[in-house]
Amino acid sequence: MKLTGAQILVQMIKSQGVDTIFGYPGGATIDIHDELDRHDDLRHILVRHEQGAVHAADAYARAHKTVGVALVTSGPGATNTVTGIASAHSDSIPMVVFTGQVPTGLIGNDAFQEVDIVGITRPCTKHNYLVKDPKKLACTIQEAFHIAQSGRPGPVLVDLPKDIIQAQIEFNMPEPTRMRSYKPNYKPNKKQMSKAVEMLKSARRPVMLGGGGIISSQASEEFTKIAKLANIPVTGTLMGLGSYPGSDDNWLGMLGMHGTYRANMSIGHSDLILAAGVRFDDRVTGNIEKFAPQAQIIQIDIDPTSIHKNIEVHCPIVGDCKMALADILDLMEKESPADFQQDREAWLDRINEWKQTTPLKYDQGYDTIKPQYVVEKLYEVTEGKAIVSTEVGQNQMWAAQYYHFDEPNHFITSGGLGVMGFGLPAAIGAKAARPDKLVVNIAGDGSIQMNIQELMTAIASDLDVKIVILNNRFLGMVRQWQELFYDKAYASTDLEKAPDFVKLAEAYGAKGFKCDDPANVTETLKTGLNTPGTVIMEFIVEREESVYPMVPAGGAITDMLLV
Ligand SMILES: Cc1ncc(C[n+]2csc(CCOP(=O)(O)OP(=O)(O)O)c2C)c(N)n1
Repeated sequence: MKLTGAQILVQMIKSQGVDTIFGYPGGATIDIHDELDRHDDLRHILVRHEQGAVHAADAYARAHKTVGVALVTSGPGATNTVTGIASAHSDSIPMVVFTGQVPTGLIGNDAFQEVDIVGITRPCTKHNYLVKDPKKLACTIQEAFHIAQSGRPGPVLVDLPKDIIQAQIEFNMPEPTRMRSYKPNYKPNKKQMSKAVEMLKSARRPVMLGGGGIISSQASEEFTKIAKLANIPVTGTLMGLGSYPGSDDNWLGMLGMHGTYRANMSIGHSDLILAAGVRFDDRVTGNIEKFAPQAQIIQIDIDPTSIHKNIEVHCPIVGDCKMALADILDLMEKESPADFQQDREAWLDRINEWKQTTPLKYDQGYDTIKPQYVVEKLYEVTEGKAIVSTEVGQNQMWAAQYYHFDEPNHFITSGGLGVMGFGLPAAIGAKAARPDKLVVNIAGDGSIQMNIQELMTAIASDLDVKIVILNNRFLGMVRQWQELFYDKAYASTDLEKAPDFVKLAEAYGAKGFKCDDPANVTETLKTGLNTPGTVIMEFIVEREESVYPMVPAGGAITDMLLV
């Protein structure tokens, strides 16, 4: 059967079980969009900026537990995806990005809208391809999906010259991908697992630490069962929120720079850390020399290069988190739970004391709204069931601290790269993946303006998202650092001059509500969330509120600035 390159591309995407792609057309991809228009079973969501397409694809992958797909044109279309690709790379999100390219004969000629996107994205993709032979198109696409979702997931880019897309060639569905040079190891070493179980048995002050790897390998159940069986308190990284139920008594809250006091103190005083799917990023460890000085560390990760990278590990386990945790659980279940809980009461009492003396706190008076209060009320009104995307800055940290995620795949944030402008397109991608769910974007007034055009995508595509803007008229997180470390010199962070967000919502065809009275926060949230369609709820919050606790950069995580 002879097909065009565009037809092959669409067939191959569909064969991967993908039902939605996010894109923006141009001269180099017009044939692909023309073909897509004929396929009702592959939905194309037309974004308003290519950065929106990649963030939406990223969130779609997280909420749908599959691969996200974005399609953009050559040149500026391709370069506009770089931030989103780098973000997905930092967060290990499976994504395939198709970029149009000038015809093969023009590559290297500085042709109109030609960029070397393969060169540009080499350091921020898991792998990338320039397809030069139409005969290799189908298997390249298959390989791209295979690489994106296997091993440690990540973004893969496939650059498609226009003549390849227009070529007519014989098409046969390729055999399943087998690559000699790429074989991720999923099966963990049995000896290491027995060693881990022995370490768990002799620990007196253990803590479990869950990261994004638990969520991507869908290992929350096994992770939670181990914690329950051995009665071990659990903390998580920003990417790991939802890997363990946030409303459980043994949940310590997030670890790190803006972690809870009890999480940081528990890690600081632990004698054993069972870490799964985390890469010990500097926001989590603080000063590496002073990180968990008394602890033996078991680290499970699919990527061997993540182990021993930043900290010394005493029991490395290379493999899939789900498989490793399931095996550890099996071994533990063969023994008595009491063997794993010696002196546990004393340890839990100590942690409880940290919780009592130094909880997360803020003071909601009668005059101005505290941003934490809005997030806390949002948690209550939504009963903790919403999928929440965030922007970056204080809003992101308050969402992490005050919205308690009970399930994985419900907190969608740009963790590693920290991209302002991520949250709104991410909410749209999550809603496309989970139309049954309420999806809320918690935003700062600065970040929301970075991809505000995606309001139109939400409305045009009937992907209702609810946006909660914590409007402090500042680039709040930077202002906080200026307050603490630059003598309150608020250079370039004042956002007093701002759009009228209610009118802006209305201009796009959304609904807008504004609230500046603490007494009306709950009502505004209820009204906004119950209003059909896409809605902006703008809360005028305390201008100079800061995120606490805080570990100053370079400090030990137990050395926290408290409120
Ligand atoms: C694209 C991008 N540019 C700059 C930054 C640096 N940055 C981190 S937080 C922040 C302030 C965010 O302000 P806002 O969105 O209003 O949120 P707030 O901190 O006030 O909640 C800035 C500028 C970033 N993370 N991403």
